[in-house]
Amino acid sequence: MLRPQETSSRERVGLSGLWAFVLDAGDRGREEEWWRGPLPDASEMPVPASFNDVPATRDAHDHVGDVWYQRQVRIPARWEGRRVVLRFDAAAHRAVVWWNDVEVGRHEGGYTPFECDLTEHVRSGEPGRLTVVVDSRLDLGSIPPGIVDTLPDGRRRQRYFHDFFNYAGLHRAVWLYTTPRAYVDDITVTTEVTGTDARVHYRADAVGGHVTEVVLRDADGVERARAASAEGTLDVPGATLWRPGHGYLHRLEVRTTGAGGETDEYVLPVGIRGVAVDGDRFLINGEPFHFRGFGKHEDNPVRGKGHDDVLMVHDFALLDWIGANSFRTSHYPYAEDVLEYADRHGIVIIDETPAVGLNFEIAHTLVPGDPPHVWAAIDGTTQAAHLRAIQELVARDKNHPSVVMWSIANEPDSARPEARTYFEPLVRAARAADPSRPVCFAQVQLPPAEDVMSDLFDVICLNRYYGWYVETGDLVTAERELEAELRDWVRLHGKPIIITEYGADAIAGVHSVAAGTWTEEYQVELLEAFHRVFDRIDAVVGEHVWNFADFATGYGVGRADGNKKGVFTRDRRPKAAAYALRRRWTGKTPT
Ligand code: GCB
Repeated sequence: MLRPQETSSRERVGLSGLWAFVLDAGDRGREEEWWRGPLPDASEMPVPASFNDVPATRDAHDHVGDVWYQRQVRIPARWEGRRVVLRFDAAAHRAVVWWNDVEVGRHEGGYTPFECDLTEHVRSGEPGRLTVVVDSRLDLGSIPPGIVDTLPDGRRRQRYFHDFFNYAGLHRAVWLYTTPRAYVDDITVTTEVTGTDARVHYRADAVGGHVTEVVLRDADGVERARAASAEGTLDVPGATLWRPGHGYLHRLEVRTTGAGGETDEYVLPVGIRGVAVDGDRFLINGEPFHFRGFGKHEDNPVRGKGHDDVLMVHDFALLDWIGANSFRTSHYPYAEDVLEYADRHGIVIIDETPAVGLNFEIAHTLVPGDPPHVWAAIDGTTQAAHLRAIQELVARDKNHPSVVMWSIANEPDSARPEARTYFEPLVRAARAADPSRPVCFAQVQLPPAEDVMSDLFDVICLNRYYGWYVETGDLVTAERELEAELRDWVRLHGKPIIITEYGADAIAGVHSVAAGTWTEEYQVELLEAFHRVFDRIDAVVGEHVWNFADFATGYGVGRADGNKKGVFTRDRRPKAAAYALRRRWTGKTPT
């Protein structure tokens, strides 16, 4: 799915700004058909932003259910006769969209984009009323799953099985854009590198016309290859490759022509690189790659999961400062701005679906009467939503060179036989959607002998909390048990291993000579114990600390104003662990 862009034939208008907003606590909006007029008693809400923390009330923070957004939009007069599309980069978690009185689209899944074709509904030069209802609820049919309880006083309470706050709303950009009636609908690119030979395989889908020209240029604009068909392979001998740390991008210009002779043009950035798994190595351009970095979150005071360019650029600067070369989009697809930035700067990404919380045992939120385990609770609806989440992720991110692997779930219950039955078709679907990248999932603390599904995947990704959730406070035992377990994985699977999570909570400013839990010293010592083990085991090809920064969670006795496993605080100040990692990853001392 192509992101809107400006080209010789395309224009886009950003709809960021203040929208009219109503928190629909009484569930009145759908019944009273609020899209038919101005929203009643509306306040104002910035878009993009999660709505929860903006109004400064507990009601907004904890709201479970519908919120309504509305604004007027004028269609530029010069768009007469053209195709007009509305694009939401994300709406968490279910949305319905109306243009004036007409429903023009709906979507489920809070982290992938969707479009509404307005062509037949708009008059160029005239304004229209755009209304969106966004439902924040997570249920057993959604990804991620959740349960909504109705309390005796009528209020709703949202439970979920994942460890980050359920921020919701329009937390990414909204666009109005135009193309000619005949247009480039999609482009799929895969690249291959053998020695000094580089190839770009492409397919371009046109609607209402046909592909007339495909041109590949290097970063200086010099033409490197050309074709005139919708599908093919471009040879680019001696191409400058996209490499970790060096985000070199070519660009692929695709032109289509419609029956009336009108041309559409889309320009896709292309990083030429090869990704492969070979034995226990992870290769990028044929060279072993060692992942250094983090599991992150989109999380930010006040904005919640609202995308923010300032924070994004700063986070990448901190990744650079600390010597990280990669991160995982734990636990959902991040804003496309983030992937584009990583493409340009050579940061490597493990791209994850929102399938987090498919595991009731570790969530501590079950109540009497709930199903005993996740596989007894969910049905085909959840799996269908999960399948859509995989397909939408791949459709959105398939062309990003920074993305080197798909993670299709975080910490699902992988001990019960039902897990294998559930995941087998999903792994097949991921490979069918993109045969060019390895597929993994992040596995919860479970030894290889008890795991029923890791053999289905290409890379063993392990979230391990020795010294924190197990062997709490005893790093000697933690180090020994971690090493023993990793050696079992090597023996039984022989695949590359990435530790996709390890870490300890540390409250910034809490210190102790005894280095007890929750201190900055303990966080450092735990990371160092893990690193000693990693350095003794060749098959460990990656270390992603949990987490880059402290982040918001739901309420809980194990959480002190959120999760404190960040090596940076929520406002991005370094803890002692940040300096320790910087020393390990760059060799630089604090000064
Ligand atoms: C995990 C989860 C992550 C949590 C983390 C923790 O295993 O994957 O979402 O935040 O542990 O800190 O407990």
